Amino acid sequence: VRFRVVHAADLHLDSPLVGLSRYEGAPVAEVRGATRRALENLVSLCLEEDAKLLLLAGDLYDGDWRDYATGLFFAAQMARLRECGTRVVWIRGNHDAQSKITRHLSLGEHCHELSAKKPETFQLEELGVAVHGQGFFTPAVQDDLSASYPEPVRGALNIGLLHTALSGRPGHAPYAPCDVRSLSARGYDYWALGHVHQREVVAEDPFIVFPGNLQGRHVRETGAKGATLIHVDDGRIARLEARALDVVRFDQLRVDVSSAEGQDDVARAVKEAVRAGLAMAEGRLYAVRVHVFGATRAHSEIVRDMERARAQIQGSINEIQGADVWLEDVRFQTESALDRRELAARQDVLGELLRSLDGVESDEALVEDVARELKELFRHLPLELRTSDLDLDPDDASQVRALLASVKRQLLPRLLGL
Ligand SMILES: [Mn+2]
Repeated sequence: VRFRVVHAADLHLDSPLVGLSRYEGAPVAEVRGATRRALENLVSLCLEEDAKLLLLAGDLYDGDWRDYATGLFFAAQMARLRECGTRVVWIRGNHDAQSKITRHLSLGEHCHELSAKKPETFQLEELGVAVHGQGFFTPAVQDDLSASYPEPVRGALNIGLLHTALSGRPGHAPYAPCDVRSLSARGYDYWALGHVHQREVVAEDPFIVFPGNLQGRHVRETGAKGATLIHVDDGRIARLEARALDVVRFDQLRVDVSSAEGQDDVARAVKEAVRAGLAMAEGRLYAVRVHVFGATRAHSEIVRDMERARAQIQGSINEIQGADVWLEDVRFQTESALDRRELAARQDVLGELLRSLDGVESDEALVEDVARELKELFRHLPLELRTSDLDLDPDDASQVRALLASVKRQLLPRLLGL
């Protein structure tokens, strides 16, 4: 007997996109609706592949629903699955922990939530599948939930549903910690994990898989996003397939403009880079952040009026025909084409200043001082600004060092009035 199972996680349905409308031309509605469109695509995948089972490994919701619209949308999508007999087994993660979600809607009988209070097993006898798991009751689960997962069911295809960062994954809170060795020793055939937004097949015997999130939510979640399609043959997993289901695809491009003579050249270089990069979006909305760098003659023109430089780049991207591109942001990291070493050797104030700036990023005491000042400054900022995706974390020394380096790049042309 052959059938298919779809494994997804981290839907973050209706996740708010902070700071989205900051930029002129941002496709607000398209991006705001992206998590919903991706969920529709997930359900369509189940229908097209005639999947018998859909596994959702937590963080279906981004947080408590603002109203019932989010829950109603989810329920309507699940209802599409009832008609063709796809069963759904799901758990809660840190974002939709039981203590956090105050509103509820019942889904159909074909949907089953594994308890957040204790580990349990749900058997689909007609498929010969046993799904084991436990959801998050509170958001910050510090215990290894997997340690008390039930014994595998003899003769069944055993699947463990778990929201975890394993023994740690960069950028993800280390909830429900556990390790690959103990999961492997449990005797299950497949660990359907959630929480880590980057797709990863951690192991193949048994399978331990993060499908990644369904839709990138910001520019730090780049590349294809979707679900894992599991082919089951005679009670065994025959193979896996990654299926892209996202509707907006994020990317970051680094564009070297060292040969640019002026802003026109910079805009042209970015346009060509974007034109080449947008193939990765495979026809979807291409949401790209561009990092412009290099020691260039255009540097002084850029730092004198960054708003204009940005607008000029946007203008040149608008000229790309037949493509759906959203320039999420442009970050300038250009440097003056002036010969720094020669200037730094001068025996005057300028030379002295440049020499004192050398190695400013590696001056730990200065980095700490600046971090402290920044924290003080942030305390006075309105809450809204502080919680937005202000891309500067004073607690992260590497970010403070990058800030100091950017000051160094900008100071010289300004001083010289170039
Ligand atoms: Mn999570």
